Amino acid sequence: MESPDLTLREAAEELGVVYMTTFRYVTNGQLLATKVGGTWRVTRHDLDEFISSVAERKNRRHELPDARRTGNYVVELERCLSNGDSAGAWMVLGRSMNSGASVEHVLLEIVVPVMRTIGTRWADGEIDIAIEHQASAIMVKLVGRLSERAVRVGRHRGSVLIGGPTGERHALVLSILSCLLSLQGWDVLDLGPDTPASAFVHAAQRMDRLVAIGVSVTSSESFPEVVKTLSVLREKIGQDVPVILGGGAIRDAEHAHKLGADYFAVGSSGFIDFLDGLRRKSA
Ligand code: B12
Repeated sequence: MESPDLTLREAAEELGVVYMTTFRYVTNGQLLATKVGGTWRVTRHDLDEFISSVAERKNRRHELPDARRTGNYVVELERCLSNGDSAGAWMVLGRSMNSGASVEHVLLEIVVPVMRTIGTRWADGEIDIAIEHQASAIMVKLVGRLSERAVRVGRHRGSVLIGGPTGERHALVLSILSCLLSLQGWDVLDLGPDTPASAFVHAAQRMDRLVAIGVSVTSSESFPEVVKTLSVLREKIGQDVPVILGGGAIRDAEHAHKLGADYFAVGSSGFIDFLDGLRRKSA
């Protein structure tokens, strides 16, 4: 027979940590708990699972998360997003981090592939648009929670402005990018998608130690606005601050140049390398 549920205080005692730490495990999605009549309760089974995952993480501290487990998280996350199970999706991310994955790994190896698969399945007519909306709405919330963990301590290296042009509706990609750049020590201002060229200019003029402006393009519907945005930025900001173009809809450097960009990079790693290159030049 299953032993009775525990309160958070009892769980904290067993874990050898204070109440607030246990509460944080719950809000982070690492420890499963349910609210019963205003009090959090943890089942014996979930507490034991959590204790063994902590022990496993200690043993694996120096190992990279293995591909098989990452693959399982990808499958589980896609299932949770397709079922509209936000709490379950957070648990999947929490479990992967408990097993040693960094926020960067979770974003690039779990979240991004899952979102791409969802996009392909929608385009192939396997899932309807409601599922895609539901999945992205959940992921926007969870990436927000993940980015709270993406605070890099130490001196900021400079500021970076990012956004999508007018008409662009892909916000999640910008949140992910913002999180990844912050982890590298950049101070990121994310204007979100559907940003008019004038707003890019106003923000850029106010920013301190602005190093670069990134324009993210996920939808090919945005191309006419990309051209406008880049030309306004070139006119108002000049050549002092480089404007870089990227995102899933930009095929290659030639395509980027045709849209009026001076700089182009592939993926978040390309963006990061570009920023590092600027720092090296100015050093
Ligand atoms: C979620 C989603 C939506 C959501 C967005 C919600 C939100 N809050 O973000 C909603 C439902 C609104 C939506 C709408 C549409 N979508 Co949509 N969407 C997606 C989906 C499933 C995921 C997007 C995502 O977040 N991906 C994860 C990101 C992080 O991956 P990534 O784009 O590869 O980003 C990396 C790099 O590109 C790079 N990067 C990104 N930006 C930048 C910028 C710079 C400067 C640099 C250097 C690098 C860089 O770094 C990132 C991290 O590594 C994609 C599928 C896919 N393949 O991505 C389709 C997808 C992008 N959508 C698509 C389409 C067609 C549409 C619609 C036209 C559908 C419609 N008919 O209404 C509209 C477009 C509206 C518009 N004008 O923007 C197509 C785009 C095809 C194309 N190239 O035009 C895709 C690819 C689906 C498909 N397989 O057909 N979509």
